[in-house]
Amino acid sequence: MEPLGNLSLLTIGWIDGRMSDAVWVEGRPERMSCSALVPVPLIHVTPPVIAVVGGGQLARMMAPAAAELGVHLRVLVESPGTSAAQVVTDAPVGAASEEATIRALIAPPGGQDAADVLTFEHEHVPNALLTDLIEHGTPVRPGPHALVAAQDKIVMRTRLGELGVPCPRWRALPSTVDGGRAALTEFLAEVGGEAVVKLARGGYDGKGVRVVSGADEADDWLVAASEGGPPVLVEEKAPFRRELSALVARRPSGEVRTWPVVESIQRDGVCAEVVAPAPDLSDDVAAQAREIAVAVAEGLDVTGVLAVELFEVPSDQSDPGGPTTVLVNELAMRPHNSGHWTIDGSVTSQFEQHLRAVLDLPLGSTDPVAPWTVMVNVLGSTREELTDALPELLERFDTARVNLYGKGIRPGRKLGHVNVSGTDLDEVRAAARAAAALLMGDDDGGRAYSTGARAESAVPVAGPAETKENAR
Ligand code: AIR
Repeated sequence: MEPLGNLSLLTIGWIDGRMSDAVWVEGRPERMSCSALVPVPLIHVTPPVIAVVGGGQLARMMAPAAAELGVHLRVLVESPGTSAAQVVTDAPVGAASEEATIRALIAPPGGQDAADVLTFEHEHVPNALLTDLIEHGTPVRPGPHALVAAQDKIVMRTRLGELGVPCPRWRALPSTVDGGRAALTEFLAEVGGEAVVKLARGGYDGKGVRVVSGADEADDWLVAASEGGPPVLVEEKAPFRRELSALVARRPSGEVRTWPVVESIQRDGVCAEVVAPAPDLSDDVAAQAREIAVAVAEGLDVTGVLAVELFEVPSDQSDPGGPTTVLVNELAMRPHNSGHWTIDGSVTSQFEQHLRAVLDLPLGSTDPVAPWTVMVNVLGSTREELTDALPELLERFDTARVNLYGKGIRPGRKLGHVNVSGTDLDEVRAAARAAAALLMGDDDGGRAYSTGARAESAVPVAGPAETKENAR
């Protein structure tokens, strides 16, 4: 032990599983006497505890970041053995809708340490309870005043309008079949015959969204709304060229960081692929997207990670090939599928950044660690076990970063993803797609990739993957 001047720092033993007070000792330890001990309290005897509502893949992917930072995660999971419960030791089981369950997550009855902060990996949480928790001293990040804009699309559109953020044209439909139909008829006429009807609450990944061209095509939702179900809104079908996503993190003390804007490719309303950064995006539109993300994070007082899903549309509809601008599609106040590339492709992953942000710690660099990173989702699989693909996949794609979520296989379900980073976009994309295809049981898709990439990467020289590892 190194003496500091004439003082040395000792920590002595463990009491009830906690480290006892640290003491400053006068002189060198071997010559100290008990009367020389001057106790000083340690500021942290246990690490911060972050309570997370929801036990899916997003909570699971917070676990490595928490382990690296040495903070404790306590995750409320829907059932034992669920995705996050497989990797988080403190994973009580319960429903996010139950007040007693959330209270026990924060202050466990067994006397474990109370949580320092409550956060979420999905938006389905009761807001009145969150307000009460805040009043009783538990920080909730993001807070319910922000979260409501990610839970309710009518609130979201209203707030974004107030902030002056560009959105598609939209209207809330009256919650009666006759009133709803009449408003929908009028809206369809205004926007040219086709529009997107959405449930204001409860939908995600393409659920609760429907393209309609007739006023009676939303009757079932209008009936449900008239009986107390979620309200319904309608939006203009934006003539988008492609979808983008702007990811930002903000901490309570105000620091904000954005990542490079990405392109996301959806299939059947579900994110299938993300390219970071978005290819051929003009500097102006990229800057506009990042500014919108910051404006929304600040305007809604979001803390943690916020994903702003965007449509890139022609600035002038009569010139579809001309300059573009963006409209906000959706908001998510948590780590998001469009940010999974950051785990391997950015200095700081969205999961680590979320934990830093909700603890109000300084945020990390969002710089990319390679010119390109492509993320491809594993959506369903014909395999019995995804890990059966690993021998072939890992042999053939040694730059692929595989992330499997430990979920039961169902058609179209998000079961994992693959990230590949590098300098040649075509190469990177082909490798990521083929590796994901192998996991999905599509051996032809997997074998379609037969360029020289593997042969090249088999040579043990520093390539993009090593640069990336060094930067993490
Ligand atoms: N999730 C939350 N909102 C959108 C998404 N994709 C993640 C969360 C949640 C999980 O998806 O991690 O717990 C639920 O996945 P599934 O396949 O059970 O619906």
